[in-house]
Amino acid sequence: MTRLVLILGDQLSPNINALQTADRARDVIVMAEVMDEAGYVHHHPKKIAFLFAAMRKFAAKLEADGWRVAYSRLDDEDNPQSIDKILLQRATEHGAEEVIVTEPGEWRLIRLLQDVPLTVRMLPDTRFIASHQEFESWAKGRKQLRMEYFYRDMRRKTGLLMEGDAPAGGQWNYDHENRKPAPDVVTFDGPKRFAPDAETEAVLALVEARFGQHFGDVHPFWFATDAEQARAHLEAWIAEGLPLFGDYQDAMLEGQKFLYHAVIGLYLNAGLLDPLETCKAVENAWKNGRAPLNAVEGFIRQIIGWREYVRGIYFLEGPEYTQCNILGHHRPLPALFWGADTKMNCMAATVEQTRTDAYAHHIQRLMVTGNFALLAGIDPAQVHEWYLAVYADAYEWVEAPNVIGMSQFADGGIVASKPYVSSGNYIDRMSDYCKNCAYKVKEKTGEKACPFNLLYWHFLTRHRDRFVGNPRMAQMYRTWDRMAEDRRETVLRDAEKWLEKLDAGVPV
Ligand code: FAD
Ligand code: DLZ
Ligand code: SF4
Repeated sequence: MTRLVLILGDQLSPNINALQTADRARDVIVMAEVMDEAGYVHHHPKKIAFLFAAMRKFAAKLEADGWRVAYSRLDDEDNPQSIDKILLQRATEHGAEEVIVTEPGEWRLIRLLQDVPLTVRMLPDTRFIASHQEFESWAKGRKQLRMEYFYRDMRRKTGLLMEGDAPAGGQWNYDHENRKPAPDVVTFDGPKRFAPDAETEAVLALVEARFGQHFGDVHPFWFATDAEQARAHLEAWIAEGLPLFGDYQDAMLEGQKFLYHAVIGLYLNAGLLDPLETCKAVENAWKNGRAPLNAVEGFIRQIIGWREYVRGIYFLEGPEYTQCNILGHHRPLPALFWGADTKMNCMAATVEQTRTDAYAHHIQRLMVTGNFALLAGIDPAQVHEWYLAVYADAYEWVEAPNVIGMSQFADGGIVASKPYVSSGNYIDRMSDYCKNCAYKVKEKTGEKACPFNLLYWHFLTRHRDRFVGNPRMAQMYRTWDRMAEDRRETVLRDAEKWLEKLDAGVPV
């Protein structure tokens, strides 16, 4: 009997498990552009366009390879606009009773598929290096789930940057070499850009018409939309960006949206690039003397360390993880996250490039928008929804542990050993944003004081009981306690006044 093989929008890999299990002669591949997936959060139009264009090209390739593909376009008249209804529709059409699918990267969709009244076989997603069982047994019995130890296991497992049992160069981690402030000159032109082909142009028109009201610009559209283009993008970055990737990983520069970053999260997460092959290509650049070890190790750690680790956490912690709010933060997400006027130059620049390119790099996500949301006490569920919507690489399995855990400390310290909070000083050291800001980063109180300075102490005071005993935060509390009492009162009063303006919707 014919079986349905469901391929989701972020499963565009030729080696995806469901496809490996399928039979060309007997089975039908089901792919569908649906409103329910594109609209359950207000995804950035560039992200939707990227996925639809990549899905259409992937489907065409499968057909050319001899598969029967039942593809639903968003504007097909009979499109029922949800994955479960599509499956029922296709089951009737083809007389199928069984669905094969690779496990989705979101609990919501896993549950939806489990409830479909057909026999659904859900296969593990083997594009990842660690299986759920492997991560669970690594985590079992550990008091703290620190990424660094998990990462070393992944190095041993993959053999990447290993010399026998020892790490290449004698150290597991070269992060101490990777914290240089912003350079004066950037020698990398940024990600390779691709002119939209005819199919992509059709998708852009569709997305503009149907999702034009979502935050974000669909034009200019420059993403790769198939595996070949994504590989060309990767090769160009390895040649030109990778050598200085490590040095400037934490830097931020106005007018330099990408610096030396790879901008490959969207391709890896949708399946256009394979993580292990990508790491091997990067390792080869080091072996051939084309990139230094600090850059190569730093990059490989992000992929086989952080990327695998956050996925492990997402599936270990379960569907309720996105609701964590251990710090009891309830402030609504301010309009400035959606592009409303703000005088904070770092926030304006990060939100603006998010709007134009559906991209911000790690330190912007963590130490600008994330840091601000945490200091201001914004509801982590709303912060989570924002990040899930606005970035082209955002899927819940990777976004939620980064936002709920690493950035907002809403999980109480499962991912981060202390909250990632800083005053304006950190942003000033790592960027040039403060030079053109209406606020003064050196001022600690008063109208012109950098809001990060005010909110930093406000946050530490609000959560004193929780954090004062954390050895990594003790120094901050000592500094605060040494301040004159009237100075402390002024800081807190100015922070309150600033938050009142934020709540009132006054441009701040
Ligand atoms: P590079 O800096 O060039 O790094 C290379 C790759 O390493 C990335 O493409 C990514 O695959 C991987 N990587 C690096 N850091 C992480 C990390 N912390 N977790 C998982 N993978 C990592 N990453 C996503 O893929 N999707 C998200 O929705 C996402 N949301 C984030 C939200 C917050 C608040 C924070 C702090 C981080 C988030 N990240 C997310 C991780 C990271 O910021 C992005 O992967 C990275 O900025 C993507 O840009 P890039 O491809 O240029 O990455
Ligand atoms: C993110 C997304 C979007 C915007 N649209 C679709 C779609 O129309 N069809 C589809 O199959 N998948 C889409 N996706 C990806 C799914 O939402 C994704 O599989 C889940 O978020 C799990 O990672
Ligand atoms: Fe951001 Fe403060 Fe610097 Fe302005 S002064 S750019 S608000 S850190």
